[in-house]
Amino acid sequence: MSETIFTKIINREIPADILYEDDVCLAFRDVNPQAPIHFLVIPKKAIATINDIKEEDREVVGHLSMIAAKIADDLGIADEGYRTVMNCNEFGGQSVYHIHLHVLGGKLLGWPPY
Ligand code: D5M
Repeated sequence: MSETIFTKIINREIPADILYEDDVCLAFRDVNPQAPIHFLVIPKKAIATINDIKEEDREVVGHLSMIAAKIADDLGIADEGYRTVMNCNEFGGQSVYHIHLHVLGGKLLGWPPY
């Protein structure tokens, strides 16, 4: 798999507004926010799409949601609510092929998302 911009962020080769980091994941604010609060939680392991998640990635992928909730709480949006989204491939609107959980909040979000 070719390296994406997110690997460069993990390796601190390009800057990002980092909110959280541990051995498994990194979270940073989206450069093109679609809500007052919009951040991404990514695994340090480069997995291209949801379709590429393997059994061995179960804990890593679960960890992303747990950390998303923790950061949402830290940012004060847990009780009012927020949305997590993981886009997949062209029709899902994926543009960076390193899985990432979008976390959007800070306003009442519309549904459906089109
Ligand atoms: O979402 C990819 C998201 O990644 C999109 O919302 C913009 C964001 N992005 C792209 N480059 C950067 C950098 N350098 N910092 C922060 N955020 C970034 P997708 O679901 O793949 O369309």
